[in-house]
Amino acid sequence: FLSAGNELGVVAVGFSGGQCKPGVDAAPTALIQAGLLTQLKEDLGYTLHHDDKVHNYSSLMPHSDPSYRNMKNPLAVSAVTQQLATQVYEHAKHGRLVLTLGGDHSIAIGTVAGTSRAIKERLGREIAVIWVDAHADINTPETSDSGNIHGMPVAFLTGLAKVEKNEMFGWLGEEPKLSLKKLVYIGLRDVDKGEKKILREHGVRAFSMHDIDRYGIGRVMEMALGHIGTDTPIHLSFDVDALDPQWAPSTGTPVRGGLTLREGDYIAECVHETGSLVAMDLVEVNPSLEAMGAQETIRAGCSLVRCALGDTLL
Ligand code: HAR
Ligand code: MN
Ligand code: MN
Ligand code: MN
Repeated sequence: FLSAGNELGVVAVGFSGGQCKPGVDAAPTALIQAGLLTQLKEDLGYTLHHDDKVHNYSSLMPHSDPSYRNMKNPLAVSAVTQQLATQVYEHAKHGRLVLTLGGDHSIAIGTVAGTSRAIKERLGREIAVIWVDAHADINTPETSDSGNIHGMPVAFLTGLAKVEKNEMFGWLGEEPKLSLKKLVYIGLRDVDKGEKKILREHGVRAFSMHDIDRYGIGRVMEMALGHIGTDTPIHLSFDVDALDPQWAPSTGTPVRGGLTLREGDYIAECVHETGSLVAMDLVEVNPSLEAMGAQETIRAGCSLVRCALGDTLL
Protein backbone atom coordinates (compact mmCIF):
# COMPACT_ATOMS: atom_id res chain seq x y z
CA PHE A 1 0.00 0.00 0.00
CA LEU A 2 2.88 2.33 0.63
CA SER A 3 5.19 2.20 -2.34
CA ALA A 4 4.07 1.63 -5.90
CA GLY A 5 5.49 -1.74 -6.89
CA ASN A 6 9.18 -1.82 -7.53
CA GLU A 7 9.82 1.81 -8.30
CA LEU A 8 13.00 3.03 -6.61
CA GLY A 9 14.19 6.63 -6.46
CA VAL A 10 17.93 6.95 -5.92
CA VAL A 11 19.70 10.06 -4.66
CA ALA A 12 23.48 10.06 -4.43
CA VAL A 13 24.76 12.72 -2.07
CA GLY A 14 28.48 13.45 -1.96
CA PHE A 15 28.38 15.74 1.02
CA SER A 16 30.75 15.86 3.99
CA GLY A 17 30.05 19.26 5.58
CA GLY A 18 28.29 17.85 8.62
CA GLN A 19 31.61 16.75 10.05
CA CYS A 20 35.32 17.48 9.59
CA LYS A 21 36.87 14.48 7.82
CA PRO A 22 37.08 14.53 4.01
CA GLY A 23 36.28 11.37 2.08
CA VAL A 24 32.71 10.55 3.08
CA ASP A 25 31.65 12.45 -0.06
CA ALA A 26 33.27 9.70 -2.15
CA ALA A 27 31.01 6.98 -0.74
CA PRO A 28 28.16 7.10 -3.28
CA THR A 29 30.55 6.61 -6.19
CA ALA A 30 32.30 3.78 -4.38
CA LEU A 31 29.00 2.04 -3.57
CA ILE A 32 27.77 2.43 -7.13
CA GLN A 33 31.08 1.22 -8.60
CA ALA A 34 30.83 -1.82 -6.37
CA GLY A 35 27.69 -2.66 -8.32
CA LEU A 36 24.98 -1.73 -5.84
CA LEU A 37 22.54 -0.14 -8.28
CA THR A 38 23.05 -2.88 -10.86
CA GLN A 39 22.23 -5.46 -8.20
CA LEU A 40 19.08 -3.63 -7.18
CA LYS A 41 17.98 -3.51 -10.80
CA GLU A 42 19.04 -6.93 -12.05
CA ASP A 43 18.84 -9.12 -8.95
CA LEU A 44 15.98 -7.48 -7.05
CA GLY A 45 14.00 -6.24 -10.04
CA TYR A 46 13.65 -2.57 -9.17
CA THR A 47 12.94 0.07 -11.75
CA LEU A 48 15.44 2.80 -10.94
CA HIS A 49 14.77 6.51 -11.09
CA HIS A 50 18.19 8.07 -10.84
CA ASP A 51 19.64 11.16 -12.48
CA ASP A 52 23.00 9.32 -12.74
CA LYS A 53 24.65 12.08 -10.75
CA VAL A 54 26.47 12.21 -7.49
CA HIS A 55 25.35 15.57 -6.18
CA ASN A 56 27.93 17.74 -4.49
CA TYR A 57 25.71 20.83 -4.38
CA SER A 58 28.72 23.02 -5.14
CA SER A 59 26.50 25.80 -6.45
CA LEU A 60 24.87 26.00 -3.02
CA MET A 61 28.12 26.41 -1.09
CA PRO A 62 28.36 29.80 0.60
CA HIS A 63 31.51 31.87 0.20
CA SER A 64 31.73 32.30 3.91
CA ASP A 65 30.18 30.02 6.50
CA PRO A 66 31.37 30.87 9.99
CA SER A 67 30.30 28.83 12.99
CA TYR A 68 27.01 29.97 14.42
CA ARG A 69 25.50 28.91 17.73
CA ASN A 70 28.39 26.42 17.84
CA MET A 71 27.37 24.82 14.51
CA LYS A 72 30.10 24.23 11.93
CA ASN A 73 29.21 24.99 8.28
CA PRO A 74 25.61 25.84 9.20
CA LEU A 75 24.73 27.63 5.95
CA ALA A 76 26.10 24.84 3.77
CA VAL A 77 24.36 22.07 5.68
CA SER A 78 21.09 23.98 5.73
CA ALA A 79 21.20 24.73 1.99
CA VAL A 80 22.19 21.20 0.98
CA THR A 81 19.60 19.49 3.17
CA GLN A 82 16.90 21.85 1.93
CA GLN A 83 17.71 20.94 -1.67
CA LEU A 84 17.95 17.26 -0.80
CA ALA A 85 14.56 17.37 0.93
CA THR A 86 13.05 18.51 -2.36
CA GLN A 87 14.77 15.73 -4.33
CA VAL A 88 13.59 13.04 -1.90
CA TYR A 89 10.10 14.55 -1.78
CA GLU A 90 9.83 14.41 -5.58
CA HIS A 91 10.54 10.67 -5.58
CA ALA A 92 8.37 9.88 -2.55
CA LYS A 93 5.36 11.81 -3.78
CA HIS A 94 5.25 9.51 -6.82
CA GLY A 95 5.11 6.55 -4.46
CA ARG A 96 8.69 5.51 -5.04
CA LEU A 97 10.78 3.93 -2.35
CA VAL A 98 13.67 6.37 -1.90
CA LEU A 99 17.27 5.28 -1.40
CA THR A 100 19.75 7.98 -0.44
CA LEU A 101 23.46 7.20 -0.51
CA GLY A 102 25.43 9.64 1.66
CA GLY A 103 27.35 11.46 2.68
CA ASP A 104 27.58 12.16 6.38
CA HIS A 105 24.53 11.78 8.60
CA SER A 106 23.61 15.48 8.53
CA ILE A 107 21.94 14.69 5.20
CA ALA A 108 19.15 12.90 7.07
CA ILE A 109 17.78 16.35 7.90
CA GLY A 110 16.92 16.55 4.22
CA THR A 111 15.91 12.96 3.56
CA VAL A 112 13.57 12.60 6.53
CA ALA A 113 12.07 16.03 5.88
CA GLY A 114 11.42 14.98 2.28
CA THR A 115 9.72 11.67 3.07
CA SER A 116 7.81 13.15 5.99
CA ARG A 117 6.24 15.80 3.76
CA ALA A 118 5.49 13.43 0.89
CA ILE A 119 3.89 10.76 3.08
CA LYS A 120 1.80 13.35 4.87
CA GLU A 121 0.54 14.70 1.55
CA ARG A 122 0.10 11.36 -0.17
CA LEU A 123 -1.27 9.21 2.65
CA GLY A 124 -2.13 11.67 5.41
CA ARG A 125 0.22 9.74 7.67
CA GLU A 126 3.12 10.45 9.99
CA ILE A 127 6.31 8.52 9.32
CA ALA A 128 8.32 6.52 11.83
CA VAL A 129 12.11 6.56 11.74
CA ILE A 130 14.38 3.67 12.69
CA TRP A 131 17.79 5.18 13.37
CA VAL A 132 20.51 2.53 13.37
CA ASP A 133 23.69 4.07 14.72
CA ALA A 134 26.39 3.91 17.38
CA HIS A 135 25.39 7.51 18.11
CA ALA A 136 22.07 9.18 18.88
CA ASP A 137 22.71 12.25 16.69
CA ILE A 138 20.24 14.18 18.85
CA ASN A 139 22.49 16.96 20.13
CA THR A 140 21.13 20.45 19.85
CA PRO A 141 23.63 23.12 18.82
CA GLU A 142 23.71 24.01 22.50
CA THR A 143 24.44 20.51 23.85
CA SER A 144 26.97 19.53 21.17
CA ASP A 145 30.64 19.48 22.14
CA SER A 146 31.90 19.07 18.59
CA GLY A 147 29.68 21.51 16.71
CA ASN A 148 29.46 18.90 13.93
CA ILE A 149 25.93 18.92 12.54
CA HIS A 150 26.00 15.19 11.75
CA GLY A 151 25.59 14.81 15.53
CA MET A 152 22.39 16.93 15.43
CA PRO A 153 19.99 15.80 12.67
CA VAL A 154 17.45 14.17 14.99
CA ALA A 155 17.26 17.33 17.11
CA PHE A 156 16.41 19.38 14.03
CA LEU A 157 13.87 16.89 12.72
CA THR A 158 12.00 16.59 16.02
CA GLY A 159 11.95 20.30 16.77
CA LEU A 160 14.31 20.06 19.76
CA ALA A 161 16.81 22.30 18.01
CA LYS A 162 15.53 25.81 17.45
CA VAL A 163 15.52 26.98 13.86
CA GLU A 164 15.74 30.56 12.72
CA LYS A 165 15.86 32.24 9.36
CA ASN A 166 15.37 30.19 6.25
CA GLU A 167 19.07 29.73 5.63
CA MET A 168 19.59 28.52 9.23
CA PHE A 169 17.25 25.54 8.92
CA GLY A 170 14.19 27.78 9.09
CA TRP A 171 13.03 26.04 5.90
CA LEU A 172 12.13 23.07 8.13
CA GLY A 173 9.22 25.12 9.43
CA GLU A 174 7.50 25.13 12.80
CA GLU A 175 5.90 21.70 12.60
CA PRO A 176 8.37 18.90 13.52
CA LYS A 177 9.09 16.52 10.65
CA LEU A 178 9.28 13.59 13.04
CA SER A 179 7.55 12.83 16.34
CA LEU A 180 9.83 11.72 19.18
CA LYS A 181 7.24 9.00 19.78
CA LYS A 182 7.77 7.59 16.30
CA LEU A 183 11.54 7.39 16.58
CA VAL A 184 13.37 4.17 17.48
CA TYR A 185 17.11 3.77 17.90
CA ILE A 186 19.07 0.56 17.47
CA GLY A 187 22.76 -0.01 18.16
CA LEU A 188 23.58 2.92 20.44
CA ARG A 189 26.83 2.82 22.41
CA ASP A 190 28.39 6.30 22.28
CA VAL A 191 25.80 8.76 23.51
CA ASP A 192 26.81 12.13 24.96
CA LYS A 193 25.69 13.25 28.41
CA GLY A 194 23.34 15.92 27.06
CA GLU A 195 21.88 13.42 24.62
CA LYS A 196 21.19 10.90 27.38
CA LYS A 197 19.29 13.60 29.23
CA ILE A 198 17.20 14.34 26.13
CA LEU A 199 16.46 10.66 25.50
CA ARG A 200 15.45 10.14 29.15
CA GLU A 201 13.31 13.27 29.45
CA HIS A 202 11.36 12.51 26.29
CA GLY A 203 11.15 8.76 26.84
CA VAL A 204 12.60 8.00 23.42
CA ARG A 205 12.55 4.30 22.54
CA ALA A 206 16.17 3.23 22.22
CA PHE A 207 17.82 -0.18 21.96
CA SER A 208 21.49 0.06 22.87
CA MET A 209 24.09 -2.65 22.35
CA HIS A 210 23.31 -3.63 25.95
CA ASP A 211 19.75 -4.45 24.95
CA ILE A 212 20.97 -6.41 21.93
CA ASP A 213 23.28 -8.43 24.20
CA ARG A 214 20.44 -9.05 26.64
CA TYR A 215 17.54 -9.89 24.31
CA GLY A 216 19.25 -10.75 21.05
CA ILE A 217 18.60 -8.96 17.80
CA GLY A 218 15.46 -11.02 17.11
CA ARG A 219 13.60 -9.82 20.21
CA VAL A 220 14.94 -6.29 19.78
CA MET A 221 13.45 -6.09 16.29
CA GLU A 222 10.12 -7.41 17.54
CA MET A 223 10.08 -4.73 20.23
CA ALA A 224 11.28 -1.98 17.89
CA LEU A 225 8.68 -2.75 15.24
CA GLY A 226 6.05 -3.29 17.93
CA HIS A 227 6.67 0.23 19.17
CA ILE A 228 6.14 1.63 15.68
CA GLY A 229 3.02 -0.43 15.05
CA THR A 230 1.93 -2.09 11.83
CA ASP A 231 1.02 -0.10 8.74
CA THR A 232 3.17 2.87 9.71
CA PRO A 233 5.44 4.15 6.92
CA ILE A 234 9.05 3.62 7.95
CA HIS A 235 12.14 5.62 7.06
CA LEU A 236 15.28 3.61 7.84
CA SER A 237 18.32 5.79 8.48
CA PHE A 238 21.34 3.49 8.66
CA ASP A 239 24.68 4.85 9.83
CA VAL A 240 27.32 2.29 8.87
CA ASP A 241 29.13 2.99 12.17
CA ALA A 242 26.37 1.02 13.90
CA LEU A 243 28.33 -1.98 12.67
CA ASP A 244 31.37 -3.00 14.62
CA PRO A 245 34.61 -1.58 13.14
CA GLN A 246 35.52 -5.18 12.37
CA TRP A 247 32.90 -5.04 9.60
CA ALA A 248 32.92 -1.33 8.82
CA PRO A 249 36.26 0.20 9.75
CA SER A 250 36.14 2.99 7.17
CA THR A 251 33.92 5.51 8.89
CA GLY A 252 34.57 8.83 10.60
CA THR A 253 33.75 7.93 14.19
CA PRO A 254 34.11 4.17 14.67
CA VAL A 255 33.09 2.77 18.05
CA ARG A 256 34.02 -0.73 19.16
CA GLY A 257 31.45 -3.17 20.48
CA GLY A 258 28.97 -2.79 17.64
CA LEU A 259 26.65 -4.90 15.52
CA THR A 260 27.90 -7.81 13.50
CA LEU A 261 27.25 -7.57 9.79
CA ARG A 262 24.61 -10.29 10.19
CA GLU A 263 22.84 -8.30 12.91
CA GLY A 264 22.87 -5.25 10.66
CA ASP A 265 21.54 -7.23 7.73
CA TYR A 266 18.90 -8.79 10.00
CA ILE A 267 17.64 -5.35 11.04
CA ALA A 268 17.36 -4.40 7.38
CA GLU A 269 15.64 -7.69 6.49
CA CYS A 270 13.06 -7.22 9.28
CA VAL A 271 12.30 -3.71 8.12
CA HIS A 272 11.81 -4.98 4.59
CA GLU A 273 9.45 -7.71 5.82
CA THR A 274 7.11 -5.11 7.31
CA GLY A 275 6.27 -3.97 3.78
CA SER A 276 6.20 -0.45 5.20
CA LEU A 277 9.61 0.84 4.17
CA VAL A 278 9.30 4.13 2.30
CA ALA A 279 12.90 5.37 2.44
CA MET A 280 16.41 4.34 3.40
CA ASP A 281 19.59 6.31 3.99
CA LEU A 282 23.02 4.72 4.05
CA VAL A 283 25.52 7.15 5.53
CA GLU A 284 29.01 7.65 6.95
CA VAL A 285 30.90 5.25 4.68
CA ASN A 286 34.30 6.93 4.26
CA PRO A 287 36.49 4.98 1.83
CA SER A 288 39.52 7.21 2.49
CA LEU A 289 39.75 6.17 6.14
CA GLU A 290 41.38 2.86 7.08
CA ALA A 291 42.10 2.26 3.40
CA MET A 292 42.74 -1.43 4.12
CA GLY A 293 39.12 -1.79 5.22
CA ALA A 294 37.46 0.37 2.61
CA GLN A 295 36.34 -2.48 0.35
CA GLU A 296 35.04 -4.37 3.37
CA THR A 297 33.06 -1.32 4.50
CA ILE A 298 31.65 -0.74 1.03
CA ARG A 299 30.62 -4.39 0.77
CA ALA A 300 28.93 -4.16 4.15
CA GLY A 301 27.06 -1.03 3.03
CA CYS A 302 25.90 -2.73 -0.17
CA SER A 303 24.71 -5.71 1.83
CA LEU A 304 22.66 -3.55 4.24
CA VAL A 305 20.93 -1.83 1.34
CA ARG A 306 20.20 -5.08 -0.51
CA CYS A 307 18.70 -6.60 2.63
CA ALA A 308 16.47 -3.59 3.29
CA LEU A 309 15.32 -3.71 -0.31
CA GLY A 310 14.28 -7.32 -0.20
CA ASP A 311 17.26 -9.58 -0.80
CA THR A 312 16.84 -12.85 1.08
CA LEU A 313 19.21 -15.66 2.02
CA LEU A 314 16.97 -18.32 0.56
N1 HAR B 1 27.93 12.78 19.62
C1 HAR B 1 29.09 13.27 18.95
C2 HAR B 1 28.84 14.65 18.37
O1 HAR B 1 27.83 15.22 18.56
C3 HAR B 1 29.49 12.33 17.87
C4 HAR B 1 28.56 12.29 16.70
C5 HAR B 1 28.87 11.24 15.86
N2 HAR B 1 28.99 10.98 14.64
C6 HAR B 1 28.36 10.25 13.76
N3 HAR B 1 27.05 10.31 13.73
N4 HAR B 1 28.95 9.52 13.05
O2 HAR B 1 26.35 9.24 14.04
O3 HAR B 1 29.67 15.19 17.72
MN1 MN C 1 24.83 8.97 12.63
MN1 MN D 1 27.24 7.30 14.07
MN1 MN E 1 31.27 10.54 22.45
